[in-house]
Amino acid sequence: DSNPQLPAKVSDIFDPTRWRVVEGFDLEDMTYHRQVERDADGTVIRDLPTVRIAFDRPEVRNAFRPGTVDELYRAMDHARMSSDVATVLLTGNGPSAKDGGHSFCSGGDQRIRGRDGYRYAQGEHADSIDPARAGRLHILEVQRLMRTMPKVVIAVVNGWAAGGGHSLHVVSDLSIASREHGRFKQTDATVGSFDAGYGSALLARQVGQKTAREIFFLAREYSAEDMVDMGAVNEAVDHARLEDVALEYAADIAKQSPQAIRMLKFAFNLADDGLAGQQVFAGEATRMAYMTDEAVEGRDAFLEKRDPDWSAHPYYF
Ligand code: S0N
Repeated sequence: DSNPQLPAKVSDIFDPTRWRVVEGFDLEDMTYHRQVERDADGTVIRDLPTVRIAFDRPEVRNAFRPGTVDELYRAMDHARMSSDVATVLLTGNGPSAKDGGHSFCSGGDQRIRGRDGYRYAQGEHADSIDPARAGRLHILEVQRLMRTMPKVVIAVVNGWAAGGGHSLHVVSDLSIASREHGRFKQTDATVGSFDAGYGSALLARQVGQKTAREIFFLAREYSAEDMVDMGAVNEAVDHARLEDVALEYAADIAKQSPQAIRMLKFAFNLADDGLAGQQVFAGEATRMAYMTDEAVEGRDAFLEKRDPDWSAHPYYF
């Protein structure tokens, strides 16, 4: 770990030899790493197609405040636009130096929740906040980005997934969880909030209506293995192996056709996401159609100011 080429160790199961810091981000509440291959000296040989985005507020169980959500969105969107990234691991750093607690994310930071729905940033208060930012529940924008980005998002649940943190695991494409420390609790109703979108309705698709209502209405604690049994988590694994297993998942994903993966992701989303889901799927279909000779003929005919000649492109029966 003393090799200056290696990034700082940000969690108990983070292996610095596998990662580099993604440059150009001035992050306070999150960390953002790219998977790499290194030589024996620790010099990066090449980037690999996985990134790791992690909450970095373990002293509050990785709760998010407005700046956290801004940073999460920026890192996630960068991953979306990186054409050589196939998979995003979303996880939490830690454990807490204060009490050793492990956390994935405990949702909205309740200490800065305003009566009017504001999420005050440091130094802000009701009179000073920009009214244009009032009531921005922008964790939902992150959820939509995770849902619509053409990459696989894996929730690597290393500790508590509670409240809005629970919803982030629900909206991820896959979830794997620490057998020892992965714990799940939907506390929204306990603190007077309610994720009435993906966090609840999508959960009901995953575990069934009765079980999803139980999770929200009773706010009980569940283990990683409980969640596997319910169908909300893909696998419970030994804590020490959690990120290794996540990278094994990512390596398998990287062996598949990128186009097939994104079409499948959008197809899985389509029925539940209504017209918005159809639009995402159809946009990708249109992009593929643009690659055909038939679409090129339509474009060329317009540019050449002639009628298109579809004779080489039959109607199928
Ligand atoms: C996670 C829990 C169960 C862990 O319990 P444990 O291990 O006993 O730890 P604690 O001693 O409770 O916590 C350790 C320290 O961390 C602080 N802390 C924990 N969670 C939070 C938090 N969310 N906000 C602020 N601080 C937190 C504790 O206070 C403690 O600090 P110290 O040591 O100083 O006392 C347990 O911690 C727990 O239940 N946490 C709260 C979980 C919760 O209720 N989260 C909020 C739920 N609601 C949301 O997330 C809103 C969702 C949301 O954002 C949203 C959704 C839809 C539409 C809009 C929105 C939106 O509002 O944006």
